Amino acid sequence: MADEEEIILSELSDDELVLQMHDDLYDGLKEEIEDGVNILISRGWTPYDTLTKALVAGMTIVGADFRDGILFVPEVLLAANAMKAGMHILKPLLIATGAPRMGKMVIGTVKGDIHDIGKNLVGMMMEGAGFEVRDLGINNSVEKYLEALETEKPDILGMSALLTTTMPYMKVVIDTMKEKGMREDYIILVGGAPLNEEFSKAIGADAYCRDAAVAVETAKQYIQRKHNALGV
Ligand code: B1M
Repeated sequence: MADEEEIILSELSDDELVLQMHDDLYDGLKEEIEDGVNILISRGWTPYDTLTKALVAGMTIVGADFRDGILFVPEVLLAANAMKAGMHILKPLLIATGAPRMGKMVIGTVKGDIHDIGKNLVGMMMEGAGFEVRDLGINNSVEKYLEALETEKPDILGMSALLTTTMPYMKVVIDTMKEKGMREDYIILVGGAPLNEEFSKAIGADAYCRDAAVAVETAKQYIQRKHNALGV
């Protein structure tokens, strides 16, 4: 314990610091994560590398131990809060790339599901790539999605689900859109750890996005296709 208190983050090498941040994320140490993020950025790390190598990689370790019953909800919540604090610092940096406006996306986690870290990350990366993003938060019913499509008039609808029990709800949303004759008005992208390409096809989405970077690339491709089809 005494040893842990003596660690001075700024004196660690980059590799040591990243490993230490994985430990700190695991332990839910919000301030240490904020310090670590600031140090990496001050050393010239890109916001994207800081996000993926220090934060997302750390959360993967948390996820494995959660799955294996080594960590429980309270600890994972602390880890998630620490991760969000780090993401909060990175958000303006990811967005400040000055990318031209690409299109608009409405994104939300589906009904029954409160996981939002991945969805937030997708939103941040999309904003960084020049998309306007309207984030609906978590636990969205079909009515909430439809209302947002009506008021926001986005090009893209993004849905996130992290639970095998909530991912089928995406089909409920898409089927309702089909019933209302509005499915083809939107590009529908879906993501979340338990999904895959096959599932996305089966529910009638346009594409499955493995991670936030893929979401950005996929969104750009679909927007380009839409522009080509419209001749703009
Ligand atoms: Co939960 N949880 N959790 N959890 N949790 C998982 C998902 C789980 C896999 C853990 C495990 O067992 N290994 C498991 C699901 C098992 C299953 O369904 N088969 C699980 C469970 C069981 C539960 C509870 C049921 C636990 C309980 O209460 N007993 C409960 C459910 C609550 C509910 O939603 N109703 C629960 C609760 C929680 C916390 C509240 C403690 C917390 C969430 C905090 C929060 O989000 N604010 C939490 C966390 C943190 C996790 C893990 C550990 C991490 C998720 C995460 O943030 N990953 C997760 C384990 C895991 O996934 N390995 C787990 C980091 C994030 C960057 O990745 O979210 O995958 P991810 O997002 C990626 C891609 O998937 C993709 O891009 C993102 C960025 O690259 N992506 C999209 C995601 N959404 C997208 C949308 C798009 C495009 C791409 O739209 C275009």
